[in-house]
Amino acid sequence: MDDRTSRLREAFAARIAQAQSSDALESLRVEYLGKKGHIADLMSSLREVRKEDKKEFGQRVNQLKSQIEAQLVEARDRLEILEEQRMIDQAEDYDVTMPMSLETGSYHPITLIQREMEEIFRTMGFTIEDFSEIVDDYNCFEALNIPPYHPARDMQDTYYLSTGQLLKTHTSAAQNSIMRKYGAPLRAIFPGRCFRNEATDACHENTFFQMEGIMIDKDISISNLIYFMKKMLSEVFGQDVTVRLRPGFFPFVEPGFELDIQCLICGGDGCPSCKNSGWLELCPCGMIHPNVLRYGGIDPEEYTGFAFGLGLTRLAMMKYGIKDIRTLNSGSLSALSQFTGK
Ligand code: FA5
Repeated sequence: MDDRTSRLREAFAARIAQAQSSDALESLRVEYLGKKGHIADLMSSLREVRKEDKKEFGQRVNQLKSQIEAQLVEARDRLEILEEQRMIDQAEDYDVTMPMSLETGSYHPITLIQREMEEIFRTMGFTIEDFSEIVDDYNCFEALNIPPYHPARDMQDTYYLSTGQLLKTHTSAAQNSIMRKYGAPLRAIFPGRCFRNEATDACHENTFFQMEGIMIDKDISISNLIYFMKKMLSEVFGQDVTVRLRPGFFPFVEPGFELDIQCLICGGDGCPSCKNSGWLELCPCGMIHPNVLRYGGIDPEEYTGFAFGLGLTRLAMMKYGIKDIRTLNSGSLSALSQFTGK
């Protein structure tokens, strides 16, 4: 009788000394204290023990069981302390003076160019306005002197929504609201995403960015417009770029101009980025039509103004040497992460 409990005690002592993990301790617990474990085995052999020895046998088994339980608790506590110590030792291995290696993301070229343009115009006294991407027909067309029957509506393939609203085809759609909000005099730029149902190629996307600008005051003339366009281009490129100004028709300006930039990808020789023309339409502009001022609540007898609609996505192409406009919407990190804004 003594032999069995003593052998079990010794075997357990040897096993627990080797158990180095909580998993090992748990297996030991099951092996010794579990329903089919050694202690349960001993207990079931009670019926084979002589009647006069039963009491002592029972006491011995219970004692062994308590010892095993206590040893298991002790071993668990010991393991926990060791684990804490290991973590502290590891923490002490850190060298807080070592330079960190952080993988940083990068800004999208459109974000970079937009921020740069905002800064340029902010320093020239322009406020920066935000406007919804979903607009109504009035703001996108009618308030811009483009009545429902006007052929100019064919210039833009519009995405209409089932609500009758539409996705903004140009940032000019914000002109009326901003005039009404601030009145004259007024200097504001409003960058934004535009949508047109167009076939895409190296210089056309169906989703692209523009940045509108308006300046309204007494005696604003074409020379003011040309000054601001020149200033903007010299600031953003930091070098002389060749541009050309030609007449352009937009119902919301009179007179209207097309401001083209000589393609910086091919130097004007012609390439897919400029549709082989050597030039890229960049920033149409003109003197705000009196009707548009009137719709905006501004008296055209007292105030005049200019407006421009800069192709921000095309500007990013020229500034960063991006040959195909579709790269900008591609989501390709390897292509986009190389732009740091320098
Ligand atoms: C307009 O959108 C006028 N609202 C601009 C304007 C504003 C004129 C104020 C006069 C006064 P246009 O459709 O040409 O015009 O577009 C303006 C510029 O946006 C273009 O010169 C070009 O740089 C850019 N752009 C137009 N369509 C696309 C396109 N599909 N993909 C990329 N850029 C485009």
